[in-house]
Amino acid sequence: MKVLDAEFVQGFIRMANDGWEQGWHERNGGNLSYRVKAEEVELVDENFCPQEWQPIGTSVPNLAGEYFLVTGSGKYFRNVILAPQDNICLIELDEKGENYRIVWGLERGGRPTSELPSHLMNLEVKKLQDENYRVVYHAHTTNIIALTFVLPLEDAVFTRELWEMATECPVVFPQGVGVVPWMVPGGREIAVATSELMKKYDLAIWAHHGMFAAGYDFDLTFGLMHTAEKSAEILVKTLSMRPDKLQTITPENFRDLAKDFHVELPEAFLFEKGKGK
Ligand code: 2HA
Ligand code: ZN
Repeated sequence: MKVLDAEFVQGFIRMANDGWEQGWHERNGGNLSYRVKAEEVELVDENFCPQEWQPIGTSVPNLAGEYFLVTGSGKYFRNVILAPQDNICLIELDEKGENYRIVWGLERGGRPTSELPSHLMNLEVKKLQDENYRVVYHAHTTNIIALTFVLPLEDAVFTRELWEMATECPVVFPQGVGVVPWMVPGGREIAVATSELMKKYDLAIWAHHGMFAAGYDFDLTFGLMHTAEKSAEILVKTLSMRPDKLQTITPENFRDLAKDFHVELPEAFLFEKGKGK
């Protein structure tokens, strides 16, 4: 089968375009990766045309030999749907998980996303937790970014605020959300910091930059990003009206919700706050 006819490739393209339509991918902002299933590789491998091996810039031994569909470095999300073969690529990792080679895509040249180390290290952490994790998504979500200028850069603060602004949030991300302080993007250092947080969470905020989300499939991962960003938008709107909240969801409310929705909400996020916060 042609690569572009495969369902996982179509799902990837749709998700990239959904992100563009949300306004999260100005210019070449953001990147997306998918850990391809062995049976999906078999469906399309007749089209593969392997290029030279290149260093990943980090080591992901637990992903050795696997294939990934990723966006291209410097490529624009808005162009993915128009010319996927020029803007995304399939890569294969070597038997040590230290090098990659392009086997399909980026037909007019290019390399995989500049955030490849972060994507692969996150995918490795998640795979070790649960084989079903396959998608990692980085987006420049406007309202989350805005909040990183006015809230303390602490997991507990962001988790609690996002949970409070939309009742579905604690159900969608009951483990909470982690925060990485501002760091230079694209390298191993920010990849290590993010993948440390991914051991605990499915969502990590990069201060003054954006967010990383991990999930089983395109729907869940896009949905997670969308839910957190929408909650951030509600907080931005609320803070724009007045600096405090007249009422909100209380720690007791969260405990009741957790019971009925069968989720565990860490008590560390259910601390007592000052009035109006
Ligand atoms: O340009 O978003 O973090 C791609 C990015 C880098
Ligand atoms: Zn970015």
